[in-house]
Amino acid sequence: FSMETELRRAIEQDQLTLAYQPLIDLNTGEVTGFEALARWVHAEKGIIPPTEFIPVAEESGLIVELGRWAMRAAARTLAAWDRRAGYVLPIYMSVNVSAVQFQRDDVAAAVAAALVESRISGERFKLELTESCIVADPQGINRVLGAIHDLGVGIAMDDFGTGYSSLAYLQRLPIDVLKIDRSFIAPMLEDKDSVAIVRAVLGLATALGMTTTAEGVETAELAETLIALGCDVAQGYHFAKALPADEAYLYLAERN
Ligand code: G
Ligand code: G
Ligand code: MN
Ligand code: NA
Repeated sequence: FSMETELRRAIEQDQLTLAYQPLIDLNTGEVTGFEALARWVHAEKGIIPPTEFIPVAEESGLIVELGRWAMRAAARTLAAWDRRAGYVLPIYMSVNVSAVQFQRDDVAAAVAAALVESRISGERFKLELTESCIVADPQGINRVLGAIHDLGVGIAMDDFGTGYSSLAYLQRLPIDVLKIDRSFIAPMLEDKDSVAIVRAVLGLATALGMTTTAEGVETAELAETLIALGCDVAQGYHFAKALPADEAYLYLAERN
């Protein structure tokens, strides 16, 4: 079978799952949220990473279903964790949305449906978009992001610094979080220029009223450096990789 056929079946038969990577508040050291990352558990091939199947989903249009599934699954997990804790946990879920989904689907309606289904308030949800979402259709994206924002759902710019979006969009669009790409974070300890770039991006984000998340934080020294620079949130292997839902819940329960 083609990968497209197999992926369609995987979505129908619930062979996709989400892994959850903790997002750490650098001021408190506590978990402030989780990024939901799709995994395909294939019967013969084992775990297929999203870098292999997301492009197939985008080309075939299956990304619309996959994206809707990811939002619903992340909202359900958060609701399940609340029940397990016995109270509304003070954390958010952050879900990736492809540029193709913004072109082909009503993303605001999709996220609203996921929230209603699990009775999760919009303030506990964020959508991560890449700069390619903006470049594809700046006017369209402005309207959609406005509608998403009206739900209380936060908007994070993913992989910031690697795309082609103009700084003007950062100012014009309702972006709440800037996620600084790990290609700028990882070399910081050896490379002064990376520190200068990260410092400048943190300053820009703060000036524009956004919070900042550093991706790819693999060491304690990096975390310390980012704290000194005033970065708000960190994500990376120093804290934890993306974990199955149960392990993510236990990580949260132990850390907070
Ligand atoms: O976890 P990592 O290898 O796992 O993720 C690789 C890439 O796949 C990242 O760029 C991430 O944003 C993307 N990705 C992971 N899950 C999803 C998803 O549910 N939807 C979309 N559009 N991208 C995803
Ligand atoms: O959506 P995004 O492109 O940011 O996807 C996050 C990706 O980064 C996932 O593939 C995730 O597994 C990966 N990742 C998360 N933390 C680290 C890290 O500390 N180091 C590296 N190299 N990759 C990471
Ligand atoms: Mn992401
Ligand atoms: Na990223």
